[in-house]
Amino acid sequence: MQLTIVEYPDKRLKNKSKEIKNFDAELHKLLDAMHPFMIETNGIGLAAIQVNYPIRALILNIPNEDGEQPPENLLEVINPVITAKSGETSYQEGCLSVPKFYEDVTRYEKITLHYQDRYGNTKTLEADDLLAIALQHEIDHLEGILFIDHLSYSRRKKFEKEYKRMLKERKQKK
Ligand code: QAP
Ligand code: CO
Repeated sequence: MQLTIVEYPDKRLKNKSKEIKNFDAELHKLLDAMHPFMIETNGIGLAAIQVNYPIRALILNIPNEDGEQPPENLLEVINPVITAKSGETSYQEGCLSVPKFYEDVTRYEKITLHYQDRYGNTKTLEADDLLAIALQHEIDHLEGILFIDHLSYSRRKKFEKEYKRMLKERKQKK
């Protein structure tokens, strides 16, 4: 299964992802392809919509203290709902769909999540630190929201200018 990343400003990233009802082989095939794709592209989190599947699925593989991403730490999250949130924290975020840009985003520090695994089993997760931040970032994707949508007006303008310049330079190289 060959996946390709959908990059900003592609309008497909703005779509709202659909609830998953069939926890079938097709879903498993997609999840099985997303994981190596995310590792190869140096990602720690990936929502299905970023590889052009607008369904409510995301994966996370948060690096450990040694910066490794052991496959047993892979988290597959289907149909997530945040049921509790508290505190505030800020982190310099990036996104595979917005390559080479990193900006501080404020998020909830702790969240409680209800979701399903790849078999449709219901799960609850309490998350803080980078896991909570990454979950909020990925759940935003399911609503068509990118981390740059959280920037202040002036930061966003600065981003648009720099990003357009980068896209232009990339084009010239081809
Ligand atoms: C979302 O982001 C995230 O610009 C996952 O050139 C971000 O995996 C969660 C990446 C921050 C928590 C904190 C970005 C790879 C990967 C790039 C990513 C790039 C190559 C971003
Ligand atoms: Co992202």
